[in-house]
Amino acid sequence: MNRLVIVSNRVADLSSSAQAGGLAVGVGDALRQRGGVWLGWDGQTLKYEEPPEPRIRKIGPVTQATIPLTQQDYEEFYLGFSNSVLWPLFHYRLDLVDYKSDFLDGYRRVNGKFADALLTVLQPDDVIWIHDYHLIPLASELRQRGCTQRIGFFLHIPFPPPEIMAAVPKHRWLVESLLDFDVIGFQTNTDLGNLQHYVEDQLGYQMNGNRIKIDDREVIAGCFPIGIDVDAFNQMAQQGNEEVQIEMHRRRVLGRQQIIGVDRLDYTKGLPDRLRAFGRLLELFPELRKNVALMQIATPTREEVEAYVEIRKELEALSGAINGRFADFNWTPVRYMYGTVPRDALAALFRASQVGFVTPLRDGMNLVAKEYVAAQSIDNPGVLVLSKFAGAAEELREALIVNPYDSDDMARTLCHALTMPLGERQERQQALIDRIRKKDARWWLNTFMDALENNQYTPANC
Ligand code: ADQ
Repeated sequence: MNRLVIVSNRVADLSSSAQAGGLAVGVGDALRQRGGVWLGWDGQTLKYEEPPEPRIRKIGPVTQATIPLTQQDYEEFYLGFSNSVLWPLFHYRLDLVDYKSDFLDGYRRVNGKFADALLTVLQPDDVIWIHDYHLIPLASELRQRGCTQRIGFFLHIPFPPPEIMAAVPKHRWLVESLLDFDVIGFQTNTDLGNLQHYVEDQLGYQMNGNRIKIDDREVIAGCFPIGIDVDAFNQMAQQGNEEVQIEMHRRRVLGRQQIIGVDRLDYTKGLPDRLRAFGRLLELFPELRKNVALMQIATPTREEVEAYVEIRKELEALSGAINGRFADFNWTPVRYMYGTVPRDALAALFRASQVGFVTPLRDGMNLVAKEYVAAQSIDNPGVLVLSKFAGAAEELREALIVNPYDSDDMARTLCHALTMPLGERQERQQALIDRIRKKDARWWLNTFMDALENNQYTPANC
């Protein structure tokens, strides 16, 4: 077996139990299974340049190799092109793009820096797997430096249609760089279709099945929906967490149900719309007041980007307004927590909640949806209410699917979920758990590696 070298913008701390962020969770699961090297930024910003050699640390079967960035890199590459241009655009939010020409220079420069660092650790038989929108030009940078190993890429976020892609500065260059990979993986068939439209209509290449022919080479472009370690998550949920159990018991005595939302505090996750929908539920169905609460846990993220400061303020104002309007001396309708929760507590909270409320405005996949399903018991499962704009909705068809822009639709669906008979809940849960088991973390790793190492790919029936 070849050594696997993974590259992503950040390297997660594999020794910690609190991981907020889908890439850290997904890649962490994959590497724990197979071992290998994980290279990325260490989160430090320096005033000066450092030599390219990364700092090496071994954690079990994984070697972590980290590099610092300069303050300028951080501003132009990370906050700038990656998170103020590509992130909003790839999530169809043209209104939130904030572009300066330095950003693109920084994006190219830092991709070159990642290539230099990677070359110092690469061995001839390695296979390289690069992750996400920060590093789209990395294969191209590596090839320019003579790297001949197979290189794959997985995009964790959506790939937008050509009309939206056209708003990315130098989009032709960006997509041409993407085609320097040997394998390009997407979360959904919609994303894959968007790439196909772009390469056929804008670049004039043909995609036959899942292969794009470019001069004398072939690139595989496929759909590899990311999965989770279902049994591990279910076990965590079953083991429980003492504080969560006590709280659940208290609610049971009072006959109260809980709706749960867990997200990075990102404008793509539809949090204000979610809170408004919950407010609408209490308005439309007064009989539910005092009988249901929404627990929303939102973890801080990218706090230096203006749009993120705004969303936090909006959310605090909205939860305050709903509580001000509906709360009683012994009932708080919205319990809003700004922070990160350890994974075992999260799993227990999912199991203890009657509804998982996952309503992004646009999302590559959304692992929370899969985690919520994995945490349920088949004896008395909760109900997943899922936005049709989450990649996960392509697979999880037995969830209650909602339009996150329509609060009345969401409120009515919540009411349906809260009152759903046990038999229907069990049927839906069984179908959903079968789906997430079939395409779990191991399936994701193995199918991608099969394409990367063996040039084999059969389209997944998403
Ligand atoms: P994210 O946008 O980070 O990931 P998601 O897939 O939901 O979104 O993953 C978040 C992860 O962080 C989950 O494992 C969740 O449990 C955890 N998490 C979130 N908030 C937390 C909190 N407050 N406390 C503790 N843990 C928390 C990106 C893409 C997604 C894609 C993933 C993986 O945007 O669409 O599914 O990568 O490919």
